[in-house]
Amino acid sequence: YKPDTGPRVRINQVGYLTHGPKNATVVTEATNALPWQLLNGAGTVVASGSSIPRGVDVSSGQNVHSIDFSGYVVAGAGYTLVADGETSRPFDLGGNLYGQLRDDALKFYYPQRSGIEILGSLRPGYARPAGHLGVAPNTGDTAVPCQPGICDYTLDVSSGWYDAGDHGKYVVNGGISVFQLMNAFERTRYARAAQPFTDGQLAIPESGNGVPDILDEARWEMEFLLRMQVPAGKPLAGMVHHKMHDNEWTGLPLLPHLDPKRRELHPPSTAATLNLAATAAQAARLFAPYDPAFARRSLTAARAAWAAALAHPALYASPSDSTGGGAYEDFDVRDEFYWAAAELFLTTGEAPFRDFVLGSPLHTADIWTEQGINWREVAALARMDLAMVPSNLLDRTAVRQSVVTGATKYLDTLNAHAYGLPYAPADNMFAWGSTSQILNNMVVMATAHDITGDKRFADGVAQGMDYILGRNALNISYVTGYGEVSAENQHSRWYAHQLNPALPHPPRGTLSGGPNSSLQDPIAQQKLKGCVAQFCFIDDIESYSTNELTINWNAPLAWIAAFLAGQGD
Ligand code: 9MR
Repeated sequence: YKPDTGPRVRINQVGYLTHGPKNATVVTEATNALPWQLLNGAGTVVASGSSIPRGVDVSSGQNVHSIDFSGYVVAGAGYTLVADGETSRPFDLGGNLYGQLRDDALKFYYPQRSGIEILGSLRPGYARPAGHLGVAPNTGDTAVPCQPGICDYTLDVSSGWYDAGDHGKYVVNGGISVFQLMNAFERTRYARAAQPFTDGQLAIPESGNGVPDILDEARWEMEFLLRMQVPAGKPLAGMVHHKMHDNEWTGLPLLPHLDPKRRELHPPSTAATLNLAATAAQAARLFAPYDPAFARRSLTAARAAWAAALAHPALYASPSDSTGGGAYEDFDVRDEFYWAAAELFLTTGEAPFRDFVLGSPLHTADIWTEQGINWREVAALARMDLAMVPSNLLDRTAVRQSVVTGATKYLDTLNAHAYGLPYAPADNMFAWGSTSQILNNMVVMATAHDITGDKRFADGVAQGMDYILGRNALNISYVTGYGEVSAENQHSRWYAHQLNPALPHPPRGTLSGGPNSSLQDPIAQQKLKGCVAQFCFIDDIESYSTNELTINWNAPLAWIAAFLAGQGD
């Protein structure tokens, strides 16, 4: 299998901010500098210069040069870059390249919803009946029993988003996703040059209700998370079920309303409980101006979850519990405790939460690792919120400085990387969902920019986006509908166009998980054997380990697009 990677001059296929950094990578045998030309839409050479030889790039195995044409600052469409006899795919220069992507990345969530009909009037081409409301053949999410022998009650756990291409709903993954959406909203209160999120922005059923759509969308997930809590009077009351999903894996394609399998609640876990504590505390302060009753309900649930987690600090989800759904196992919940305490402190200002934050080993640890933010590692989410959300935390200055230190690490990695990646994992092993790891490292740089106003951090974020949108070894944009060639066959049971042409591709603005060095599905194992990091990807619906779509990957995409939408001129 040899993918067609197109012209050897690699650029951001969407474009570059007019006054932002403009970098490209050329794959070439040449060892000496090469001349390059920038052509405008009319084919006229408007800038030229020499490439910088970078040697062999470990993330691709290629000999590459980089090109920096940041000095050219004239907006326009249809530019191309020429070097070594190759012409890049076309791209734009402009001040507003990311507003649409922000909206599309957020619009991804409505058709990902469970328990509600998706209206064609709001999403042309994506209409489908409500999933999992108990209409046959669904068994429904309105009265879900536990796995046999685990509890004596059923819960109404309808609503929420489907996790990914499957029909499962998992608290630890839902938690970080809804957190980052709410965080993108909260950021607009404290950050410089942040564009507001508005009511009516996302064309969802709640548009026009006076609440910013991004919060309405987040609430659909929060309602699910709240419903996963063990009721008062039951064993482990206040704890939160780790996940709910089918008792067996289903095949593709399968629309949500056609899923016939039994839905089951899985045992409560400390990690899930702390995810609810953190996000419900965060929701309490953000929803207070819009719906005080919901804010109070959220805070009550968060407090109950916190108390339950303290009483049961080591209930871990089983790594072998992966029939019909993902395991999402995690044996170190110190970071989840830190995160929940931080959010409860920021919302309530209460001393016990503050003291827990100050006493956590994670409060001062170097948490800025390559895979520093994901469903298993949440300390950085806490640290950044403690840095950004106003509070009287005594060491807040040091906390803010620590974010800048972390961001500087990612910026150094990026500057040393011939493809401008703020990501250099140990042994060159790209993770499952590597695009989201890269985007989350960019969130740290963006937050450092919010703290310092230092343009180098904003420029780093823009460069990271170049990789996501086409400046990479495969010459592909990992966001559906963005760039000349983009991933469009992400693993999904309902966007299964590749298997049934009557079904749609994923909507515009859907992020693919991207290269995964570990090749954890049969098609990747068959077609990508021996691949070097960046090449460990295939835009095939069956390759769930390199090409799935998920709620936790689109969240940092939306967050970053929102940040960059505020960075245009
Ligand atoms: O994103 C998850 C990744 O970090 C894990 O390595 C992988 C295997 O456990 O699972 C991924 O999550 C999947 C989940 O288990 C089920 N829904 C789809 C998720 C994305 O592929």
